[in-house]
Amino acid sequence: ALADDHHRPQYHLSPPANWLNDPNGMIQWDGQYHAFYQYNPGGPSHGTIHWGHAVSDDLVTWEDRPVALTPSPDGPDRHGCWSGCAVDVDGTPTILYTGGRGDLQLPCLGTAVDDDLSGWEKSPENPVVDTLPEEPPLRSTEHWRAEFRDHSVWQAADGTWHHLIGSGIEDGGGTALLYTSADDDLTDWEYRGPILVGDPERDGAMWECPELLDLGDRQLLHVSNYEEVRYYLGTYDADEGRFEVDRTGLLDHGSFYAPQSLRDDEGRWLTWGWVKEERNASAQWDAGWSGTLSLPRHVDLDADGRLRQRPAPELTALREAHVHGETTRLVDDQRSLPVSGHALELRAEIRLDDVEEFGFVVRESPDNEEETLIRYTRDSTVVVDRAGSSLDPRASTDPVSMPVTPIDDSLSLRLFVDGSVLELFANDRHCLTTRIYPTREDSDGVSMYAAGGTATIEELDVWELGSAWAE
Ligand code: DQQ
Repeated sequence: ALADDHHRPQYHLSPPANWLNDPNGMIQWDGQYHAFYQYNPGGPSHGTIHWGHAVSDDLVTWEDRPVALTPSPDGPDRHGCWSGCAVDVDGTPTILYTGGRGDLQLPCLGTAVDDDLSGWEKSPENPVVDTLPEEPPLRSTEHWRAEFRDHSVWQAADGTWHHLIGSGIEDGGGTALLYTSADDDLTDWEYRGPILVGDPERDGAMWECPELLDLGDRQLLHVSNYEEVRYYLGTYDADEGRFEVDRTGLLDHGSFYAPQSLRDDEGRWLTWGWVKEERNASAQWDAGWSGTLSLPRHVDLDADGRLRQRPAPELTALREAHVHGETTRLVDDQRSLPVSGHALELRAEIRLDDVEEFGFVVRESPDNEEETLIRYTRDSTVVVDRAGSSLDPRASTDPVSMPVTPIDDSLSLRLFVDGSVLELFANDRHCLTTRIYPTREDSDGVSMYAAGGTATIEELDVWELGSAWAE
């Protein structure tokens, strides 16, 4: 049963059962945070997609709600209500999402039926864009006349609505196409063209779920290119409809995809991603559920104008039993920590001294038959080594790594373990989310080690974390 499934996260937002993919329509409304998500009520695999729904007062505790959006059998969304966003249009919560019908994917609009956002009334004008752009020629596939989906909508300073749709250029790179509208009913869109075209080699040939966030001095555009989530920091010229890139990087180095954000009433940008499974389809069917959302991340710029990503501070409310470690010098040694569990947060500040390799071990069985290593190596790489994470051959054992530059030879780590989810934040900047599926109940130990020299653990705190689900 799902209740006894120790791979189920307890504080990550997960579907009640069945399939979840992208977060959608993230919005704070009437004092509550609403998370919608791509949901297949028919089973734990992608299928006829609806929008699932969950609500929170505090970003920590969530309540599951009934499905909020369903394909209309005769509508332009008959084959699926795919990804989209929610915006406040002069007091009316409004969604723009992709309706799938045959080989077409076109934008559809809905307005909230109540302040609980429990359902959406679909516009009689749907689809609100009914012809595909001719220029540039868009990528087509075996299934799609043109790849043309996913929506990010915001109001520019002059009151104009801007709307991005993900696509790719035939024989070219991924792109985000701009539409604008002067009208508040968001049904009348003028096509403006690509705001940016990626390099097909580096950035992918198709961009899903483009999203543009205004971070003040700069704007952040991120896109999901089937493999990874690439971000571009730069300047969006709202008049020209062009994005000028200063820097690029990855939002996350692991299993984190199609993120979506909301700007809350404090002006913060909070971002959630879809955390995919890393076990095969038959294991997902046996489990009866698939996919979870990441923790909410507060995304902003640091003093040097670089992208910062930190877990939302509200999450500290999940903390229960706590262990605090005194400053420790570790010299070629491994030490167990007096803490265990399947739902933990670990926070550490490490001075790297002359160590060759330093790491933490989590979900460790007493005999080390199962263990997951988080290894920092001197080539400035953090690797999540999953070779021993699970005895189940259906789970991926591939290592996942990311480059991390120590600051003044120090490393700050925040690590969240939750059932089968592992989320790692390094130096408030680099993120790696992945999945591990230990099979043994007693694979719950935590230790740390240093190899080939000395590392000083200057700060160490570990908490057991509580549940996100309202009783
Ligand atoms: N998932 C949705 C699409 C989107 C993709 C379909 C990204 O709208 O492009 O479920 O994961």
